[in-house]
Amino acid sequence: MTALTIDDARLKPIAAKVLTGERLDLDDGIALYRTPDLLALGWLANHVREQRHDNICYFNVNRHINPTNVCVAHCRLCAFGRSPDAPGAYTFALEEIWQRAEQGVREGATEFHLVGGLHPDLPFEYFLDLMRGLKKRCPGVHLKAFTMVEVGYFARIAKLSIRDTLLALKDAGVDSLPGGGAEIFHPRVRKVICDHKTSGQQWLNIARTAHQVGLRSNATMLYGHIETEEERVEHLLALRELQDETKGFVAFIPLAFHPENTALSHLPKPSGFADLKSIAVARLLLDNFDHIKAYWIMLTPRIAQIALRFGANDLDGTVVEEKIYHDAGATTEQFTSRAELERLIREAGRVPVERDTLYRAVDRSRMPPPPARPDASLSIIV
Ligand code: V47
Repeated sequence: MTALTIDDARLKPIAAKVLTGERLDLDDGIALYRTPDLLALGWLANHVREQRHDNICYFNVNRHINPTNVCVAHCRLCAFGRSPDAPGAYTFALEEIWQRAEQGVREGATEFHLVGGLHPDLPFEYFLDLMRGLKKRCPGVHLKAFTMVEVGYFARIAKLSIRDTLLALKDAGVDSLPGGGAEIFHPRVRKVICDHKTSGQQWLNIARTAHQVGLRSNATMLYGHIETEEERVEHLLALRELQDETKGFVAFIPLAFHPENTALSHLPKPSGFADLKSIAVARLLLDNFDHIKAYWIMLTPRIAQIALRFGANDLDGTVVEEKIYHDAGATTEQFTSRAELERLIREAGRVPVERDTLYRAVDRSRMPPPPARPDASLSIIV
């Protein structure tokens, strides 16, 4: 590793803390977001990343499935959700989702990532049946399903407590929860970007309850819209505090806001500079999170690859079908192959390791061969 050169003198005391393993505070976080000294920030984040993970960079073979885009929340930040009668609104029949999932198994998926809109008419039982059917048909695949926001909504429509809702989901087959819906916890920001959604405090309470009933989860932060640096740091510190308490978070994923086709389309897209800073600051502030993901779908493969030297230790997955970012103007592909992820990782000087959702190494040579394809024209080879 090259030596650390600091151009911004305000970073010197923070660097001293990082190098001695002292915890950073709110003011440190704000200074890190404000510094133009991206290389010093990246050096520090990379230092911490290499202490934890050496040269390893993880990726996974997964498939995203969005059962419905019909949503009652109408968040200004979102281009995915639709009213039931709006053009482009869809809801998959359960059989259709199961078929997509079986296709995912043939492609070697070890994880399904399932999230969707808050549908006004689908009962909780639809989602429980969905999970039971997936577990029955694809027993070896980890079901990472439903954000804290969806869990809060299910509890409301099913008239259950959050705990009982989570227990019912777990019993039906949910293995862990993704990190979406967190946005920025501060009420000032939520009022503008996602007015009718679960509050920040509720999101944290649902995550806490999930961890207490044995469901681990991820966490995210949506940056690059109307939030201040202070609000970002408060968000990260709230996650860090909950992680101290439960140790239930697996990974953190900073999500860059994509404004196209949203009610906030007048806002500019976050820059590559902001993207790399978000990865690096997360690595430094979230000292109790093992994994920081560079989600290539959202960052582009180019920036995600660079992020592997700015604090990230995971590129996320093959994905296959992505709607939330592509409805909001993402220009990335929706699918990448295992070979391409490995190539990007190796080129960044890292050693690719395929992982499952809980970051255990996947040894393909010990796995049963994927089932035969009934229709070869549908298949994607990873
Ligand atoms: O919850 C919605 C965000 C999230 C937009 O847990 C938007 O492993 C940008 O949570 N521009 C979904 N972001 C994605 C997500 C995720 C992705 C990858 C991995 C994991 C994981 C989780 O995307 C939403 C919301 O926070 N979002 N609309 C938009 N216009």
